[in-house]
Amino acid sequence: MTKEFEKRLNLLEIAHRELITQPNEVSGIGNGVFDRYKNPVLTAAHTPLNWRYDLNPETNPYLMERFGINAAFNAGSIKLNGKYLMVARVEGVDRKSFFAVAESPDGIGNFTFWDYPVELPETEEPDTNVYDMRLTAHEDGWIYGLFCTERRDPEAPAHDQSMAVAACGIARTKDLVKWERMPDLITNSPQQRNVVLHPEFVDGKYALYTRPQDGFISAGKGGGIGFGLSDTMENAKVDHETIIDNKNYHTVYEAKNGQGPTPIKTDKGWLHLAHGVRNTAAGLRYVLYMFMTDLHDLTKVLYKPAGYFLAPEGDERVGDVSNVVFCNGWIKDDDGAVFIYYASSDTRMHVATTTVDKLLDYVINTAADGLRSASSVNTIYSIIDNNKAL
Ligand code: M1P
Repeated sequence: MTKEFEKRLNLLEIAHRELITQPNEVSGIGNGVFDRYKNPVLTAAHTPLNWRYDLNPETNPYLMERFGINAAFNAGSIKLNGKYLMVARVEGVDRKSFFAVAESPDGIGNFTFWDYPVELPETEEPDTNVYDMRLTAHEDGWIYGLFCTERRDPEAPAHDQSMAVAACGIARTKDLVKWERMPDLITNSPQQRNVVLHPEFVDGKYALYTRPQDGFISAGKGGGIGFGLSDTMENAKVDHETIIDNKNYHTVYEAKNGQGPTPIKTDKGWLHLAHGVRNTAAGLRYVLYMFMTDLHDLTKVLYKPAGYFLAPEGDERVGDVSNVVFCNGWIKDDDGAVFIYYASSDTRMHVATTTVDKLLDYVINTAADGLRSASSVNTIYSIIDNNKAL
């Protein structure tokens, strides 16, 4: 081993250790609904050095990266054995994504990747790319991971190398180490992304939130958050999708939307976090919004505050796909604390913390979207008038 090799390895190890052990703290005074944190909780640089470098001085004398990692984002999450776990979408410089588990003792920092990425079994039709896993601890005893599996569109002409078909892949596990793969979800929609499994049976069936879409990028005539039932998850099939939360003109979910993580059950209803997309002169803008559905009728939206819950801010606004926040994982603790794991600009992961009580207050007491400028002014007038009466 040369002196240069030794020195470089030492520097790499120190930088990696410092990154993983750096403390995280609340940033700013916030909006009262949730707190943001100073540092991202997971980045490409968090991936272990021994994934990226051949550490043998004989075969890698310059200690150069042999497998570059581009990003770690769009993570599903779950609490298991007292640890806060994220199943991140890790993307190599080759653009392929794979899943890898990172764990933290407190949910806000020190996220450390497990030794190996997830070895995900395939179906007979190999996946070209897999991403955006939603984890659901179902009452049947399994932890399901529903994710997007993407393959080249078989109808694509040779000159078009970007046409793709997105489908919902399904795998299940008890420990996030050993995974069993099931056939992809069948629906009547030509494409599916952002499919999420509800944690409880509904009429003895598995309940799924879907996002029917006509094209790979554009929701087209499809779109909206759908809801449907399947007899089984071993050959999951949803025959009928009811749109429970649609796209809407001049809102933050005008172009498309999608269910985020598995909804959280409260005594007042199911809390949902979702992403909404609108078009701008600078391209698509992705924000997070919330709504609540009825405890007994999952297709009935009871409350839906106007506009976004969380939008990209500061450094979050810039990345591989700028002006995007996306969330497919949150964790509710027994004491009511909620950890929201969101990605910014398809590049890195952040955490925001809040409580079930705060989220209920936000969802129930924030005015709904009146869909017109005059209604927004009316809402402000009523807040001012109430304050004047104090
Ligand atoms: O680039 C932003 C997001 O775009 C897609 O989300 P949707 O299907 O709602 O458009 C996904 O590819 C997602 O991974 C990505 O973060």
